[in-house]
Amino acid sequence: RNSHKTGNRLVYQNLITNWMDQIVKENPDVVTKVDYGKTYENRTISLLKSERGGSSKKAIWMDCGIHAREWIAPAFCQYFINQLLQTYKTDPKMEQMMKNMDFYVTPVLNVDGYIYSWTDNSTRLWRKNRTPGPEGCECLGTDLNRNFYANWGTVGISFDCCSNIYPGKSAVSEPEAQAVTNFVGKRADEILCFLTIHSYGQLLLIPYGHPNVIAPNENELMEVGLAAAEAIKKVHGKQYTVGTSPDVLYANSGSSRDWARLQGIPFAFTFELRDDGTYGFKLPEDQIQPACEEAYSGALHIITHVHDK
Ligand code: ING
Ligand code: ZN
Repeated sequence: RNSHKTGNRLVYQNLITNWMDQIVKENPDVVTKVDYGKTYENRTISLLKSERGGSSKKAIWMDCGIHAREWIAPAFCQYFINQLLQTYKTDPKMEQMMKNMDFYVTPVLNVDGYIYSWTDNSTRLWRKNRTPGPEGCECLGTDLNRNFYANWGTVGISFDCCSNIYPGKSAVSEPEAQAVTNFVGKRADEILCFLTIHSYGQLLLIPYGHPNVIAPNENELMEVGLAAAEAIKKVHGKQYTVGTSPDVLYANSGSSRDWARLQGIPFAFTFELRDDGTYGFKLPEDQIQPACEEAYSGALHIITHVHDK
């Protein structure tokens, strides 16, 4: 709760890292913490892995906090993990899904940017990571969701290094994008579902961001996405729009979701959580809980479909 006040740059290390360690401590035979990368400022990128099957062949990926200012996203990853760990003991369906699938959940991917956005009001709306720009540019930061190896540098970007949609010096130039690329790339056969969590807009986006590329399973992705949006609506009545980025808003390139789909991961979705723009990135505290509840319902719908298929 206090975590949503600005002015505490220790927030990530003190709250989220400690929280991850606590979860591992409380669930020692279910959850492990995996360090899988370093940020530009040399912070550790970690995920929580739940593993209960042994001979598990399927896995679910979720990352939150690829964009610094989208604070509801890391909160959602924490909520998601708490829900999994609370429900499987009593809910036979969840018990079965957690036996058959591993979950990899990264609560904060862009750790440097996230901490920077907590500095004060002047940095609250920071989006990118914190790497220096190219020679001669005084601005910092790359948009990590434009840096992946998926039609990199083509649409929905700007090569002005001061832009919020600067895609970086080259594809996968950024350590945070490299970490995901390496970890997921190695496990692309087992990971069937890639969920990347943003805010805001109340959208469920499917591949691809490039207007000229169509996912071979676009129809199924649309169907699953629309059903997930219905599940979301049932919780608190909020409307989510489903579609590709160019259909719903604007084209983009170099997103992690598109990269995941190009790797052969069949179910790749971007969640844009609350709200619709009234408060935008500065979602009021009293909406954190309901935003997580409804998004959980949507995510669970997708995950269940992936599991049962
Ligand atoms: N939106 C994502 C972004 O990277 C996106 C995803 C792309 C949405 C294109 C719509 C269109 O821009 C946010 N909020 O970061
Ligand atoms: Zn975002």
